[in-house]
Amino acid sequence: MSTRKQLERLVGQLERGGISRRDFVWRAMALGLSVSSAGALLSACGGDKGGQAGEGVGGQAGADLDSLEKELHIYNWSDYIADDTAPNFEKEFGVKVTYDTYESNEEMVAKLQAGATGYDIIVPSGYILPVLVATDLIGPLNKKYLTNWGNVASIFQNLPSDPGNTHSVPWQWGTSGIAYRTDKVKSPVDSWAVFHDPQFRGKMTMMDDGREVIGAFLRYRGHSLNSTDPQQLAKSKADAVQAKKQLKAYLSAPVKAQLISGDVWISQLWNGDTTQAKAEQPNLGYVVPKEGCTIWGDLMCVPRSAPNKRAAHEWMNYILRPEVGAALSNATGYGTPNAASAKLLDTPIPYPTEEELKRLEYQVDLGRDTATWDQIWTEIKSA
Ligand code: N2P
Repeated sequence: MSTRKQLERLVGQLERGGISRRDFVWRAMALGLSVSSAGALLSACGGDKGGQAGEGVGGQAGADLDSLEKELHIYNWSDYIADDTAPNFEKEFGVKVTYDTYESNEEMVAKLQAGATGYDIIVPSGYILPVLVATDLIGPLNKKYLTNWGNVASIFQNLPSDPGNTHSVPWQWGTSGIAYRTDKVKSPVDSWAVFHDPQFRGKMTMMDDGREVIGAFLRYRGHSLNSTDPQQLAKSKADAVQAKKQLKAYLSAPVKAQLISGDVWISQLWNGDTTQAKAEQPNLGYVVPKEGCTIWGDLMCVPRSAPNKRAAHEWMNYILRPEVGAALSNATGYGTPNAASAKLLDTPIPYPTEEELKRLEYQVDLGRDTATWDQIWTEIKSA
């Protein structure tokens, strides 16, 4: 059957109520549509009832949310919050916070797609937003409850991943470069090439994250870390497989303990996690490789299925307070998107200059090519 015919059939199923909006978008993407075209088709079919920007997360435009619930369930990256952020919120608001963690966007999305409900706040990176919106996993926010929104720095408002700030409140931002033990590694670390260096065999790790590993070797060869060019991707895969021979493991945040102990000397790692490790191991350096790397911003969102939407909004508004946002960045080592918090940081983490931004690149949603990337990552891991 031609793609066109299959799409027509899909539209028919949607109109008859035979499939959910979420399934519609996934299947349309499987047929080669980008997230945005699948979303546009969904709107054209009138299948977007209840999913439009401007509609409050409570169900109707600007509708009031329920009164404050007694619980809040947060699902966030590990090592990404100050020790007292949640306890202080619990005390002040009388809300019990449950906090679960994940190690990658893909891990979090897979859990939601598998039907996990009960989370009130998730914290994906920007490139994940269009997928979560199109598949109806998150809903628009009710701005009425976000009275501290004005503290958000203007460069973090109206992000390409969330035009109009309808679905997210920025959490923190950072880069994905290379952490290394300055006392063990005597040659300069300034390039992704280091992961091909046999002298560090067994002493190196890269992140357990396909977007980051494939992206790093794309940059290494001078390409965009969002490339969908088959030849560039094939080369990146070959580079990653060659690097794998020198790696101890694919490990993200948990690698910090091994950098501190000296079991690992060189790691693809985020800047803030490196700063956290440096508090315990001063012989740690961090570099944005000369070929460039990822810059990302993570954003708080409210799943459609969230049972405690009012508490979720109070939480986001609390995080937007100047001193709460500053404490967060002081503890994690990441940059704050909050202009009022930035002034209060112990050590300023300035947003990159124009010159620095030339080597940094935001990830974007890969649409239909996501499946190709997933396949390549699976092949790298099993090589
Ligand atoms: C903190 C995780 C950083 C988030 N451990 C990367 N987007």
